[in-house]
Amino acid sequence: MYRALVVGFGILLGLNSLGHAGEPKEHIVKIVSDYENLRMYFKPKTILIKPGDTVTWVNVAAEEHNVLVYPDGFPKGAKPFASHYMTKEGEKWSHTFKVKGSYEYHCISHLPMGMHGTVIVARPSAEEEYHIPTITEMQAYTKRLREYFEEDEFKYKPRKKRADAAPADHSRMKHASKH
Ligand SMILES: [Cu+2]
Repeated sequence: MYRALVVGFGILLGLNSLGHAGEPKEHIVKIVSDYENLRMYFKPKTILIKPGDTVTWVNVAAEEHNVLVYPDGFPKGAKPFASHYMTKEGEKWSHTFKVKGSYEYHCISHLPMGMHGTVIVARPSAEEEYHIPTITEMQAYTKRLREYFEEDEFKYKPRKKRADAAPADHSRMKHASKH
């Protein structure tokens, strides 16, 4: 009897921990088309989730939008994501996040309106933790940009180039400190 009680209690505890910490959640991000103010945006713009959770983007209006992670905007070891173009009111697209870190995404066609957002899985990524895009990935992304923008309108500079500037400054600082 006592043994059965202990086992039963253990099962209860197990179920309890599953029901709280471990159960994946679905989070909704609205894709808002504010025609009056000429603003297209994601609401919320930044969302904090847990590994294993899913984010579902919902197109609020009958406007064409997509959800696409930057080629250098997701953690190393994670997979990039890109939705189809959502055009209908109420149209949805979901992605499940497994790797911890920051995912910086945007809608390509409305990029000039600042239409971008961030999904943070457990904690934000440090600069060196972001995926470094391959030449093929860069070319594929540039090709997508060219569907909407001319070459002189939008030049894509990957994160690696931005990060490269840091060691140069650092070495100069070190050099200066010698004198
Ligand atoms: Cu859009």
